[in-house]
Amino acid sequence: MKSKTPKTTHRALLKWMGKMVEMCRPEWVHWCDGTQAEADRLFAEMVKRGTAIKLNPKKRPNSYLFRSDPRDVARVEKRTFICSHSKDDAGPTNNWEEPRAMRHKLKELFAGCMKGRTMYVIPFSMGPVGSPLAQIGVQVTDSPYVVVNMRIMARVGNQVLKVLGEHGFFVPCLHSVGRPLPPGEKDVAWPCNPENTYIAHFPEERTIVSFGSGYGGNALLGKKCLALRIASCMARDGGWLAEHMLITGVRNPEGEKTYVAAAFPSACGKTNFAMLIPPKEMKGWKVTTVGDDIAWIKPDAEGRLFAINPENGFFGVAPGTSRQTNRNAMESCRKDTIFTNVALTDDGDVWWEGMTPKPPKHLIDWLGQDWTPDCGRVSSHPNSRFTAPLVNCPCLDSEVDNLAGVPIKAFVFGGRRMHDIPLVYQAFTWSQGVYMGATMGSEQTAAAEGKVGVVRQDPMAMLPFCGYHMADYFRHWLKVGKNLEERPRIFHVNWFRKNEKGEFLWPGYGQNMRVLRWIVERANVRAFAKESAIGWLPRYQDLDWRGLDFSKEQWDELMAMDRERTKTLTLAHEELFIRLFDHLPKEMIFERELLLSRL
Ligand code: SAT
Ligand code: MN
Repeated sequence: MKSKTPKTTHRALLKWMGKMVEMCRPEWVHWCDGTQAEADRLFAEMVKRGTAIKLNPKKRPNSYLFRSDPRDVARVEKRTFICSHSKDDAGPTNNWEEPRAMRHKLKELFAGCMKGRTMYVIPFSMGPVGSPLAQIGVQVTDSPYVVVNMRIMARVGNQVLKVLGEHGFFVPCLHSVGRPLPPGEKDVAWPCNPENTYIAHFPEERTIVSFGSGYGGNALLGKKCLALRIASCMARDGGWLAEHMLITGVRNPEGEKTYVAAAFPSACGKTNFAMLIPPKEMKGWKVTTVGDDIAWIKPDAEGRLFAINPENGFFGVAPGTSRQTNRNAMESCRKDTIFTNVALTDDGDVWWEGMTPKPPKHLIDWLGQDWTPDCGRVSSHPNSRFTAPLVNCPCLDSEVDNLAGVPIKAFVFGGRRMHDIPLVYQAFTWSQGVYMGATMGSEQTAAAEGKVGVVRQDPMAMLPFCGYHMADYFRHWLKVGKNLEERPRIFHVNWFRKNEKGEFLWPGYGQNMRVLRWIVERANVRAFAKESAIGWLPRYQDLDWRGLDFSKEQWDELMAMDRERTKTLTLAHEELFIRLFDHLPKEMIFERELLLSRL
């Protein structure tokens, strides 16, 4: 086994590494330094092996296309486990496995699993290097694709080892694609092992072990595994919040900036909201992006909440992204980007459904096959992605690297609700806001699994990402709020309401700025609202309508709330609450009772 000397004297790290090498038996060990030269070399090797395609540097400088195994295209929730000592700690919404039994199973799978391959060691920081809100992880992986992605999504390399020092705390993250390479055998383009995939979290030990998949959140262990599942447990124990939230700065014409964190279930336009471009008539208003997926939020000594984006890049869904829907996202992936499972154009660029109104006449699709507009197939996988560095984003906030984070003044929860929920309302109190987040849900679209129109409950968009009992998570939110000196205001939005004819009542996208302006002005106690049964509502005249022809009648339809229907909706919350019952904080029951009595 060949290995360069690591740039660390961290005893526990070197000891863990020794054990991993002994178990996985790689041919080589490589300590990643995170440099461009290192990435260039890995890309060149992957191009040579047929795993990557270098895109036309005139069209897409420094960018590459990868096609995964069609069996390895998304997170696999049924193979994702929280292995806490007690099953009760994982709660009824997580898959649980007894930690010793899981370790035993994994040990067998990992024995010799890197034979014939290189083991890469990736020291990474989630959050600006050296920030008191950041966390360090070390990922061991046999996938060079993971290395080049982690380099974009996290801060990687020697500066992380420096901060870690000799005794610093780190989260060990072990990953293998699960396909040893016997001598003389030719490698496949995308090695994986879908029959034996496991994504296992050990919350008490703060460790992550993932086997069999090379894709997204299964393999880039800093993201959902560390920054949400393990971090949610760290946050519970440390009095802070690890949330599936975007962070944006909203600057008013006077130059004052207000930061907002927002949680939406998937397919609700989270990245679009994080990079919103205000209508030009709303002169002087600007939105800047701190993050589009994850927020770590911590009270400071004065009891105010400060947030960082633990990530350093965007892992965005490609289909549907265009210059019309999200110009800033298109700019972000204009260069230095890794594309996975999108289509290749004849001139060496990428294309996906929705990028342009008219598709190119010919493409190579995500499966590597010829594609024409009339072939009856999509060219790109619905979960195809771009991995792009934050620094490419034209509306990146100036404070992304601020070690102290940015002050959060408002939380926004949202869902896709075609029939019942008004465009926007504000919770009366923090605990009602927590209830609002706990009961949020989204109506299923034809594209997703499940019955169309049925509301799927996804509390704070954390259902697949909370590393402990969901009801204890609600309790934690209540507790954090109690100790704050300045509590952010909590809002609910719904961009997706339709009329009887099935037409959207609200234009969405950049027009959401009108709602966002009301939200930040409410958070700064500057805008009016009227009391209603569900919370504070803006009146028609409370929104900025410059440049949009939207009548009072349209507004009334959009904001209408049917009391009987809303009562019935609270019944739907019961399904989840009954599952969580033995841990559910009593505030959740009282908030429901209060809501029903106001109705
Ligand atoms: O694949 S990821 O988990 O990183 C993205 C997602 O599914 O939200
Ligand atoms: Mn996400």
